[in-house]
Amino acid sequence: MYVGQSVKRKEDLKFITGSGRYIDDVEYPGTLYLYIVRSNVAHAKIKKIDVSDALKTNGVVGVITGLTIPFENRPNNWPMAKDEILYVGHPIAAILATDRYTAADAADSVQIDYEELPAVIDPEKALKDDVKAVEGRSNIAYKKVYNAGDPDKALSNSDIVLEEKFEISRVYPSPMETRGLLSVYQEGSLLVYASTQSAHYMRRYLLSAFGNKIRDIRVIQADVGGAFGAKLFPYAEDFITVYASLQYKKPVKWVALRSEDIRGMYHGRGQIHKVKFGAKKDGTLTAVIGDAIIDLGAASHGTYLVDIAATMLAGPYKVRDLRINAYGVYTNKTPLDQYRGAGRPEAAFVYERIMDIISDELKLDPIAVRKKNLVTELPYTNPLGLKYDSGNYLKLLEKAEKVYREFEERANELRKQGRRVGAGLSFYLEQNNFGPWESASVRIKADGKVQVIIGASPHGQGAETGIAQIVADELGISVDDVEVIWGDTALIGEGFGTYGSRSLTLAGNAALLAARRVKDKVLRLAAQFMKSDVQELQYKDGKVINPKTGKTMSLKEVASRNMASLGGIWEYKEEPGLEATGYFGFDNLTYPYGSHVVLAEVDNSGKVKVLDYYAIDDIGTVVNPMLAEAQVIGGVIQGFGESVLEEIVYDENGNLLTGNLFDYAIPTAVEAFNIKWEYMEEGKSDAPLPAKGIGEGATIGTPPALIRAIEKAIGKKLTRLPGRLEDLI
Ligand code: MCN
Ligand code: MO
Repeated sequence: MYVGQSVKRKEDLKFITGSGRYIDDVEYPGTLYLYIVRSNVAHAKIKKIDVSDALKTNGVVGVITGLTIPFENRPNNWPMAKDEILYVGHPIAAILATDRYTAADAADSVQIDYEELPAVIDPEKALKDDVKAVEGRSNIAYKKVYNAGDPDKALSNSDIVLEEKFEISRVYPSPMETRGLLSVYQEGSLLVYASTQSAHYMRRYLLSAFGNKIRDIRVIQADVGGAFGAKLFPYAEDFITVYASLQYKKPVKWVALRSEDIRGMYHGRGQIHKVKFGAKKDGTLTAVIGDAIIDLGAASHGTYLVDIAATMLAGPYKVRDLRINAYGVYTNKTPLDQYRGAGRPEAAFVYERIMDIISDELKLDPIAVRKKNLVTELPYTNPLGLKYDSGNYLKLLEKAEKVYREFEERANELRKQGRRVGAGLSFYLEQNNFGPWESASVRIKADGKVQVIIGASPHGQGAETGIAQIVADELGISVDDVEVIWGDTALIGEGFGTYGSRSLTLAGNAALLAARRVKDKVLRLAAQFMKSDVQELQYKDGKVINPKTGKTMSLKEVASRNMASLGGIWEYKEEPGLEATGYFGFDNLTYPYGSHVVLAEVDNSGKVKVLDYYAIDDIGTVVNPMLAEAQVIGGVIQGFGESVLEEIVYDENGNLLTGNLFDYAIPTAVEAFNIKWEYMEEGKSDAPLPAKGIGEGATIGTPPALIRAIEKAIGKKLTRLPGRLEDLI
């Protein structure tokens, strides 16, 4: 059995030997390079754009301005600012040239005559709706009230009532590879190479804009150097690049510079939660009433993230009286969308801060307060209707508690030496396997090797190895004989992609179903080849066996016999070919859960050092513990960044102050630390292979645990992410 084993990653050789193929490695003769001229003011009326000098530049082929495409959730000035600039970085013109340097140089000669408008940057000010972020529109792009029970009554019946404002700043998802696209014009159709999380989805949205101009668009996902949620949804530059290649009938390439990526890639998080909450003397959380404000930036497609945060705000706890007023407000900033965790980290920061603040206020042990409130009977329907599926929360918390007690003791010892050290624990609930379904085809080739083509599109996680393990087990063959392929809309009918920690569970189960179907075909064909009755045959360890006669045929033999000989006839009574497609989707999301425990030290300059780290998760069946652990390690380090280093900062006029990786600090190997990870397998999903996702969990569990450890180290309450240096001195 491969499932449960730490099989080495199948996909790494090409990357570590430098033969990966990212967008910028894909070359087509005659390619034009696109450079985007962007706004450097936050809000303005465009009076005139003069591109005549740019057009005179040697090597410049054309300049595009004023391209607008009506598109869901985007304001009128999309993908290009035509009359109104909405944020610093908003595309205004696109220069096409025979090389990228010429295109970039010509950008300086584009003259933009504009009249500045007042900008609204602070989401709480935006909520007042005095200064408009988009002319003629209310800033309140979205409002929804989530109500359960009688929170006012529950609050008035509480022993204590507290009030806090929790802030989760904006972050830049910071993949190693910036975004990029190569659109190759082929009379009547397009071939698009993209750094994306979903080739199929990109095909669908590009066709919705250009389908009347073109027969078809084939999208191929190039190797992707990280995405973290930010390469899923449509971007202005995708449309501009494709438009340019259609207009000029040429291959057109656009690859973002890092400074463009920080302005152009959708930022993540950006939520403010102003909450009132109550508790009984014993630590029971009685009610939560609050406003959840999401800072959408200059488009409204990020609203679903405040819905996720609001509906998850009770977390793994039993509180049943809640009211959350969710707001989505426009601001003159880069549009916001999902970043690894997408709404669940924001919720976890709020409910875990609430647990710690209640325990401090009542002088109770923070673990005891969590135990008092924890959901213990599963399945459980939370007050806002989410169905928590399976697991044993208390058991996992008790395992984490042991580590926490030890860290607490170590912190006490070190504090005696005058060091600022603290221990923190978080318990979190994850929600994943966002649907609706995923597809996979399994093909057995003539040489007996197996190809699995999945609709999901991994980009670093390692799903290809995990899914190969599942199929190898089902077919009883070596994992080396299974190849997993994805990311080409011409290879598989339909699919969705990689997001919401879904690939292993949904595509893996689709592959499992497909493999079972193929096995059935193998048996039926083998019955013909072996002149047996199919009922007599069994499939075991990659072989078809007839227990009566003792005859066997390996998968490889069946596959090659199926190919007969060239020019021969097909004398059998079964349809030839060994291929099947499977589809899998859940009727409910899955809810993994976990706990993180941190021992951290803060030096006198405010610098945070993690001395020890422990994480535990329950995601049902773990297919490959090494891959799952790698996801946890990466997520913890990102969570560390979000907690103490990373923050997108704008000044009051909307100038981006963190516009490069010098000013926007991401964690590096220097800040990394050892992380011990364990898992439990009690919270199974109801899929044939009862797994749940692990791709995002650690970004949810880390910030509340780390912020708690820091808070204990410095003896000061912390309510914002990141903890800024000036707060930690
Ligand atoms: N796995 C497993 N057993 C399980 C579940 C998963 O062994 N029960 C393994 C899988 O084989 C896979 C990995 O864990 O190698 C993650 O699988 P899964 O939880 O299904 O998540 P996805 O593959 O769908 O990945 C998406 C998730 C998301 S939503 C973001 S955002 C994110 C993340 O993955 N972006 C990443 N991790 C990332 N890792 C890298 N390197 N780059 C990104 O952009
Ligand atoms: Mo994601």
